[in-house]
Amino acid sequence: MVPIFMRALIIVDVQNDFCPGGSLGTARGNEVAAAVGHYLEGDLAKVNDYAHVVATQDWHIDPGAHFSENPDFVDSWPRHCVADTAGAQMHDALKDAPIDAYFRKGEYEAAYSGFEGKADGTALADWLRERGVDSLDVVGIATDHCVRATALDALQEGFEVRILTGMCAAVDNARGDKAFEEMEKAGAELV
Ligand code: VGL
Repeated sequence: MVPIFMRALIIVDVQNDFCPGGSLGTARGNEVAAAVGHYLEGDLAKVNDYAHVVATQDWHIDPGAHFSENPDFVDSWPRHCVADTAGAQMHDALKDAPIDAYFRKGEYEAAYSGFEGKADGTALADWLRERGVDSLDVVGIATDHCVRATALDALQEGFEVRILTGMCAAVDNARGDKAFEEMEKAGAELV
């Protein structure tokens, strides 16, 4: 029998602060935002027949040592994605995207994984399971941090996971490539 998947697209942290001009801009952030926007409008997304499209957002109020005046850009960072600021908004390229729910994370601590996020009090894994989703495509920012953590948690939670690598942007390219390898080893398919 041909397996039937119920697949969702997870757009990780495609927020202004993670794009050029933002406080923690990745080099390819704008490119990724535009590519995800086009992807959702085009035939390829139709072929993948997403049951749902969801987004995660870093949403910081007072995340402690996650913010630093002297960030190491691995475990500590300049202020970014402060709740209700322009930097925390989704990139303009996704302003009109058909996103069903936004899962916000990191209010009072570092939260790299989208699975730490909640939409109207519902955690991402529960929200997906309630809707019968068993398979996820993951895109977004940053490959070496939030995409990585989200994909690894998704696998841990028992979802089938594909990473659409062309629509992911890294803070650091070498770390990004290592993160792709790690996700693949953990069971994700790199597309
Ligand atoms: C992220 C660094 C700090 C991310 C979040 O979205 O990958 N990176 N906070």
